[in-house]
Amino acid sequence: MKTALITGVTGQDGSYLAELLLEKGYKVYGVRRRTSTPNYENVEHIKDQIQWISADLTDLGSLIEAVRESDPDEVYNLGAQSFVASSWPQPTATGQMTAMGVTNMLEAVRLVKPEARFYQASSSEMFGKVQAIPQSETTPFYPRSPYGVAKLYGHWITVNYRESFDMFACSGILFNHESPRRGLEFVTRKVTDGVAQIKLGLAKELRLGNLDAKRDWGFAGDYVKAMWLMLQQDTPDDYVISTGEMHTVEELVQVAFDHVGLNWRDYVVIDEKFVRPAEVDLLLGDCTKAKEKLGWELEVGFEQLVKNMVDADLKRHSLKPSAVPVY
Ligand code: NDP
Ligand code: GDR
Repeated sequence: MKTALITGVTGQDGSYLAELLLEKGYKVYGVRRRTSTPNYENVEHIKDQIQWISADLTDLGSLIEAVRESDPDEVYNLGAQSFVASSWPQPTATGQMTAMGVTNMLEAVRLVKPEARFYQASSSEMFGKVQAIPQSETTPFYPRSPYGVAKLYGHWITVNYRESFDMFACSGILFNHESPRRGLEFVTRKVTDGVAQIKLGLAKELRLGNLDAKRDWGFAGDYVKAMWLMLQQDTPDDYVISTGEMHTVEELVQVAFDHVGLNWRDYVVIDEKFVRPAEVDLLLGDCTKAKEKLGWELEVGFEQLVKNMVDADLKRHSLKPSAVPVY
């Protein structure tokens, strides 16, 4: 039986990855940081199958203990301050968790179990102001937010530990991936949740920022399979994971409203509050390397993904219509 240690296990990706590894027969250790109220929503169904370790990415000692206690074959570092918009008002905290947290995790592995395989959750946000279309592993980076800058540090420190200490460290450069477990402030979920509320008469409008931004959106359940595949190879490497399809935020809005038979123009209000100080105008990934070397394939396309998310939010609001805040 293999053992995995996952940081960020309570988040969207962590929950899908934990499910995948449990299905494969892994013993799964999950790092959770102390919170004043429990936040197990994404892992409620597998909570009892996860071995919980209390640690924080900003606290090296706790990570050393986490590696010691779990003795992992594989470490998946998914924990981060992951919301781009929050990285401007909280640049220092973002740097501590999303950048320095990676060094802390790598150090813990290097000191306690250097032969463990390590996955770093890198991001297409590192491409920022894109230098080529589409973006692949060889496209130069140009981050446009404190989050993107922090992720770039995390990416290079992972490469550096691989080259300096001969560690099996991989960096997955993942483009946007979504699901019904996506945080409510990210645009896909904000839209599908808003559409569900409007359809059920719980909200009257949906306030958004830049509708022209273009993203390459995939399904999180497909993307965690790529993380696992990266750590099963003979040699460590970095891979872009994407769909190779790009859509505007407006197209996302249209698909979501169409799905419930409403015209989005009757409900969407542009609010400058949601426009970012520096925008990433477009992201489009070229994942040829992952397809060829990992044999990775995606199963869920853009329209199906959006419809599934709307359906899940309709169901959730129908079950507990008054319990959810409007974002
Ligand atoms: P989420 O925001 O859903 O999850 C983030 C996780 O990190 C949560 O479990 C959170 O815990 C944990 N975390 C935050 N700060 C700390 C800390 N100081 N110590 C320990 N844990 C912490 O993100 P996703 O699941 O969407 O993404 C997973 C990773 O992949 C992130 O690193 C993200 O930046 C990266 N990524 C995501 C992409 C996407 O499209 N989803 C694309 C590319 C990269 P808590 O529940 O306590 O808040
Ligand atoms: P992103 O995701 O910044 O790409 O980062 P997000 O869904 O927040 O934004 C995508 C695009 O939509 C535009 N947008 C809005 N975004 C939000 N959140 N709210 C709005 O009201 C709104 N209106 C328009 C944004 O300006 C942006 O262009 C995600 C995160 O998961 C990161 O952690 C990850 O690294 C990258 O994807 C790849």
